This record gives sequence, C-alpha cells and structure tokens, in this order.
Amino acid sequence: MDISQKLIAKLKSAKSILFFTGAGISAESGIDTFRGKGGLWNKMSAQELASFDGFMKNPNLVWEWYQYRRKIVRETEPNAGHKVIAQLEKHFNKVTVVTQNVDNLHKRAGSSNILELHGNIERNFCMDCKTFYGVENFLDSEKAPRCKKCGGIIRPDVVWFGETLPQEIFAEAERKATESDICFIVGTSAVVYPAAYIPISAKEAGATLVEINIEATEITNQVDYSIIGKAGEVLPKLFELFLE
Ligand code: BJW
Ligand code: ZN
Repeated sequence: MDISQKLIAKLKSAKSILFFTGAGISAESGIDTFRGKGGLWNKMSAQELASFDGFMKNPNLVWEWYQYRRKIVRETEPNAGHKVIAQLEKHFNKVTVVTQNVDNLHKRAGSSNILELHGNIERNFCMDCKTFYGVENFLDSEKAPRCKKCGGIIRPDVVWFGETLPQEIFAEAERKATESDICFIVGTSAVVYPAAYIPISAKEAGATLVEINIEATEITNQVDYSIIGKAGEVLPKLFELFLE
C-alpha cells in the first residue's frame, strides 16, 4: 500500500481524529451491507422494511427481520478495523466515531466516544409512551411486542427512511466534524443524507479527508486520499506505526 509521507506526517501532528463509518466496516465481521454486491437492498425492499409506513403496514414482518438481524449481530465479533479505531484512543487526544451502523460493534471493540446517527438495533421503544426496552426483553418474540406499561406497539430504536435523525447526536457529530484535523470515511457508500453531510462539514472546516473503501463512492472525488481496500486490512496497516 502506498500511503504518502504527507498523510503520515498529517497523522503524526493530528490532535482530533474523526471516523465516519458505515456498513462496510462490519462486512468483515459477517454483517451484510445495504448496497453494492450482496447488499440487503438488492434482495429486500427498503420501503417495506426500513420505513415507518412499512412498519405500520406490517409490524410483524419488520419485527421478524430485525430479530433475525439481531441474532446475526449477537453471533458476530468486532473485527480488526473496529479494534484499531478503539486502540487509537491511547495515541491521539481526541478520537470520535460517528457511525451510521446500528450493530454496536464499535462499542464492543472498546471505542468510548461513539455517536450513533441511525440508532442502535439492541434498543427498542414504545411508540406511545416512549419507554425504552433492551433486546433481552424480547429474545423469543416472533411478533412485534406490546408495551407492558401502556399496550402501545414497540419498535426498534433505529432511524428509518423519512425519519429525523436524533437531533442532539447529529449536532454533536457536526461539531466534532468541524473540530477534526483528519476525517476517515470508512465503508460507507455516502449516499444517505443527512449523515453524508458529516465528512463534508469536516472538509469545509479544513479537515483532511481520507476514504477507505473497497471501491470508489459518491464522495471519492472530494477526498484528499482514497485508499481502496478492506477496512479490516487497511486500518491496521495504516496505523501500525502508532500501535507498536
Ligand atoms: C467496504 C467493505 C470492506 C463493503 N471494507 N468498505 C437528499 C437527496 C435525496 C434523498 C434524500 C436527501 N435527504 C434525505 C433524503 C432521504 C433519505 C436519503 O438519504 N435517501 C438516499 C438513499 C437517496 N434520507 C432519510 O430518509 C433520512 N432522514 C431524513 O432525511 O429525515 C429528514 C426528512 C424527514 C421527513 C421527510 C423527508 C426528510 C434517514 C435515513 C435513515 C437510513 N436508515 C438506514 C436503516 C437503519 C436501520 C437499520 O439498519 O435497519 O440506515 S438505511 C441504511 O443506509 C442504513 C445505513 O446506516 C445507511 C447508510 O448505508 P451505508 O452504511 O453507507 O452502507 P452501504 O451498504 O450503502 O455501503 C457500504 C459500503 O461499504 C460500500 O461503499 C462498499 O463498497 C463498502 N464496503 N465491504 C471497506 N470490507
Ligand atoms: Zn408504552
């Protein structure tokens, strides 16, 4: 891998690093991405499974799909990519992870500053009284469960199409982006907004953008460095200097 000396020098002087991650960083853990080869949206309908209208039309089908994905997430482990990002907290003043993923793998890898833009698959909430429920409450529920307090329908705490992102988390992510010296864009197609504004905000505030992906994406022509390769291989190689 040819990583220019200029990037290495930038890394050495960086104080604040931001990782903007997507489904591709978890691909090597065995979790399907949404788009591209083998992507979930190639075989399933985003409208039916990841929208509020889809859920209201058929809550049991959507619930079943999330239960299936939760089972996969529980059986997987963070990979080398997640782990390197977590280890970097020892070497840089500020490391922030802004993730579109709902799989909790950054947390399980040990990262401590994580901003989840699209929620977390391990949480649910009652649509009526907003009580939160962890996944452990419904391990065997094949149908969308009802709230123990008010009888309302319980849904996964994730952000579906057409829904607003958690406003405070998004604002904090924007703040961290504008404070960052380097922003790594890892394993995301960068087509889903407003999440995809995060690296753009970082760039506008002067950060160096580095993309790590197995192929070129919507954002490649705006980055300073594009590294084509798997996150679980590129990240350990790129940071080996700092991890020794
Ligand atoms: C590897 C690798 C390896 C593989 N190593 N790389 C402006 C224009 C047009 C539309 C819109 C717009 N603004 C808003 C919209 C609508 C919409 C949107 O953006 N649509 C576009 C798709 C066109 N946005 C929304 O609806 C958002 N809300 C919103 O805008 O609210 C305001 C509003 C309110 C009311 C009315 C209108 C607006 C909400 C978006 C929510 C997205 N939700 C999902 C599901 C989450 C829950 C769940 O998991 O079930 O989030 S969809 C899905 O996409 C998921 C992801 O977080 C998100 C992003 O995907 P990601 O992570 O980039 O994955 P992929 O699969 O796309 O890419 C994987 C990449 O990895 C690829 O590039 C591979 O090459 C790479 N890769 N292996 C490195 N080993
Ligand atoms: Zn309730």
